[in-house]
Amino acid sequence: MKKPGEIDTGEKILKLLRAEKESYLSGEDLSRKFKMTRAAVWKHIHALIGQGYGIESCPHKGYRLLSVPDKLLPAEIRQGLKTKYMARELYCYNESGSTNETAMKLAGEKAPAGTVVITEKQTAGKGRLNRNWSSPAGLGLWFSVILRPGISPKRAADLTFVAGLAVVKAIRSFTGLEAGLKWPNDIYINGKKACGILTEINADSDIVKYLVLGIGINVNTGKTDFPEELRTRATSLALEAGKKLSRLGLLNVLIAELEKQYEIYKKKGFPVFAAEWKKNSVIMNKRVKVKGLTETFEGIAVDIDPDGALVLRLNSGELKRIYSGDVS
Ligand code: BTX
Repeated sequence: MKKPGEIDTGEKILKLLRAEKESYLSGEDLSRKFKMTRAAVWKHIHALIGQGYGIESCPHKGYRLLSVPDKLLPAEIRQGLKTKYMARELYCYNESGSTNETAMKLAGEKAPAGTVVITEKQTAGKGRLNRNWSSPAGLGLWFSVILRPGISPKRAADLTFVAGLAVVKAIRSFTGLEAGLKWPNDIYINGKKACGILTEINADSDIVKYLVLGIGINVNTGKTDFPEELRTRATSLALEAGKKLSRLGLLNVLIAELEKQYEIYKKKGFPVFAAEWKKNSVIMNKRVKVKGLTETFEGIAVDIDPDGALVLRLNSGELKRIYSGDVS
């Protein structure tokens, strides 16, 4: 079976077709190059057409690439990849339950750091505390990244900050939209949620064996594609930008940014990182309400402490550290 990092013959043919641009690639040349019959070449072309590629087949001339599908296909993702290890192993699906579930399973089976699991649609996309994450087909980026950071389980939440900062920087550079971070795991645009991050780990008492970063971004979701109860609270990049955006283009920028931010975090540590996170946050120095598991607090968000806790100045003047909760 083909490994997820491996380029198969179909993908090699696609690369050649892409390089030809306007001209044709003859079936004869292809069969000579790949040492296979013309019928076998046609089988590969047929499979590419089945994936959604527009390929013209012209007698006596050969094959010509007319269009590529708006789908998150391995060949398309790999094409624009500028990373050392992120997404070098790729698992792409048309439909999944939750990419985090698949990635946790693959990580348990020794998938390397940087492995990405991505899908067009999730049927059981999840948020924190097993909340639901709406992931309709073909409209967003729903994916998970396996990491092996070798840190203590106490520091696992750091990676949510790393992913959040990478997402904000990628959205800003790719779309120009003013995306901002909301502690601990959301990205907001104009007061509405556009992206969520879910970090899950498998750990011994003193070390994280592997960690999965789940990232969900509403890219081309229209208002009515959201479940009714989310329509006033959720947004997509297309709704904010007023135009459809390339999911592949954004994914490539984001994967590169994630690798960059992860390397900065590993070299410089959390405090340096948190300073940059705060600069990109939408809640710093604002009055917020934080609903924890058992209590709700109100105050001014004044800091992120070295443990990743949100520091609130309560009305009494007391500083309160909050380790988990939902900010509004
Ligand atoms: P969260 O617990 O902070 O947010 C979940 C809440 O967000 C839901 O209860 C709902 O109110 C709201 N919500 C649900 N879907 C959307 C949406 N598409 N846009 C905006 N708001 C929404 C956030 O958890 C973490 C989400 C991570 C999702 C990724 S997708 C890839 C990976 N696989 C997987 O199952 N989860 C992650």
